[in-house]
Amino acid sequence: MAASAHDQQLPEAISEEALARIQASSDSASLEALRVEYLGKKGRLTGALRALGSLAPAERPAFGQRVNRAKEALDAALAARGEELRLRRREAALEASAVDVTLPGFGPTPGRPHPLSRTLTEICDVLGGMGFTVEEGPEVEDDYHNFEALNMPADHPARDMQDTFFVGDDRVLRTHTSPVQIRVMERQPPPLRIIAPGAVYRNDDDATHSPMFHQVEGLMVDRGVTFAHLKGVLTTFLRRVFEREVGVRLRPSFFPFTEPSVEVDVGCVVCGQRGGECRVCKGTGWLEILGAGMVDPAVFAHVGYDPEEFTGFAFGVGVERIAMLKYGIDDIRLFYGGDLRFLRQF
Ligand code: FA5
Repeated sequence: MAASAHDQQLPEAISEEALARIQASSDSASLEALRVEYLGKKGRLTGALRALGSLAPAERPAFGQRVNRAKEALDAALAARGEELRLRRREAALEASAVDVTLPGFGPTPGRPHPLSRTLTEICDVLGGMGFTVEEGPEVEDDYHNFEALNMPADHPARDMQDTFFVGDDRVLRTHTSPVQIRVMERQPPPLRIIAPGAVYRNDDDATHSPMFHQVEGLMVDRGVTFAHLKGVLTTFLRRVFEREVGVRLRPSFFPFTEPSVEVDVGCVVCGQRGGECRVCKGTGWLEILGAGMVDPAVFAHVGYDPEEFTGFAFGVGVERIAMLKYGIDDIRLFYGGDLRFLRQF
């Protein structure tokens, strides 16, 4: 005997239960699980359709239509709920990445000169105000201008004082700015009063020595220039650069291109001249910042100046050393580390 449609679970009951569960589902994975449970190959509505064969032939069309209506209702509900969940996900993502337009913005950070550029500019400004004009020379120099014309012939022991980087036969990275003195005197007759700022190179590296550093060369040649002029220019220059009274000490020294020669020390402002463990002055209370002297007649001979008629003084200032003292920096390497926490303080 054929089964009656009443023996089957009613499609309306199955779909009512399914619709409630679809409406309650909260994510796409559970929605998909419901689709499989009701409409999959082994799903409950699919099962109801399969049972059609066991019904009396007269009942089949009506029952089939009811199952199909229930199926369509479920399909529609799954699609609608899927779309709802998709929109909800999108809203949540938009909310998570929302920009608060009321927050203050980031203003552009203005750049500023490096402390060494600033010091170099200040040195040139002070000396410019004292009548010195700026000249430049090459950083890759020949042996003649870096040594020979400065009264340091080959094998002269003074060449040892500057640990030189050689870049080829007869080519060096200039070890000081003094070769610019020669280049200027070669092309210009006296009198002259020039400065030559720029980078110089030596195989040297510790808290007060850098392999690349900067000097400002000064040269004044005229009739009647004396050591007193040198001392006056240097004292005025240092007072103006440091913008205060600083301890200045001239020590007798030796440079092959000046005679007499001095080294000039400034009282260490990092330790207040107490010395002790100070890394900058190495406990001496003083820091050497420049070399100077009266131009040696042998140098004038190389450029064709008459040493009987003209005299002159020259000096070479270490720019990093001035910056260290001015700003209380105890390690020269900080200037070249590129650390923004250091640089932003200036
Ligand atoms: C000279 O270079 C001479 N040309 C200076 C000079 C010019 C003397 C004109 C007479 C007439 P010196 O090697 O001492 O001298 O160097 C001059 C200054 O450069 C020093 O006083 C110091 O302040 C600085 N200096 C020297 N070596 C270094 C280094 N490795 N790093 C940073 N600063 C340095």
